Amino acid sequence: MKLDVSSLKQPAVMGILNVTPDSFSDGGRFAARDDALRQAERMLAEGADILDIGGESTRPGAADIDVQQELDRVVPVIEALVGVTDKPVSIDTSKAGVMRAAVHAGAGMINDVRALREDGALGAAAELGAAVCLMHMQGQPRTMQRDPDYADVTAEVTQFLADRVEACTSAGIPRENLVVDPGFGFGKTVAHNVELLANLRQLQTLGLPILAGLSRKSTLGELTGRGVNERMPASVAAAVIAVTNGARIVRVHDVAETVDALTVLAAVMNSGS
Ligand code: 7PM
Repeated sequence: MKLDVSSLKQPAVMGILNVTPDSFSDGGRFAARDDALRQAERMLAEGADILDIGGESTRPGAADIDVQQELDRVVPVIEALVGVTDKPVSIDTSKAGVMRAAVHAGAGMINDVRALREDGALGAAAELGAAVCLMHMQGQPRTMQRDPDYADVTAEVTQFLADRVEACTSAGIPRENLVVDPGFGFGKTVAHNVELLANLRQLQTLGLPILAGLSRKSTLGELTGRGVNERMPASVAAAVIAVTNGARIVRVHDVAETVDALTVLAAVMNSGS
């Protein structure tokens, strides 16, 4: 189902579903698909509002994979998921061909860490009519953490997103379909990420829902001294801070824990005087 961006009242939890060969231990496409479906069912039971399916790794240093490989990974998972849930499924990709196949298979949102800057992506998104998450990144995944550099990180991220929103509306994508994301960890130092989280409200000048993804990221590791599998509490804290500072969607690995934390936050926000 399509993500109806304007209907986002309470903060939405987006569960991260990686369908990459390193996300399961033994070989085979079917093992990857079944593993992803089990994870998806669990996240839905835990209260996820959106599932984000990624078949191409965007991690720093990751190699590019080709379109066919990416399609083989994600399309069977999307097809199976839309058969078992009405919750929107998002496709994490930068490739026009993958966007097309994923939306035809039932995905209702395109989550692009390159903000539709690859060849054909803007046109594909406009033609498909799905919701789109535009994310900021400085540089390219392979090299972006070498020397992140900003005079004013919040202002530069906001300006970049404003320019991409303009490119989208000029290409025929309605504003109502757009979500913006500062891209925590994508060409940013720990200090840049902390500053962006503190100033997240400044992105509200764009007038669009804000998505924040901090789950298990290395900034949280640096702040706490924790390894990647020990970052759940820091991730939940980051999600609560992001929502407090204006995020409408949080992209997370730990759905149940995040839902509980946001339930407590909502009770407090709806009380007081
Ligand atoms: C290694 C490093 C593996 C980083 C995976 C990642 C975001 C995203 C990712 C985000 C949006 C991760 C990242 N992060 N899409 N895709 N926003 N919209 O932690 O922050 O999942 S990949």
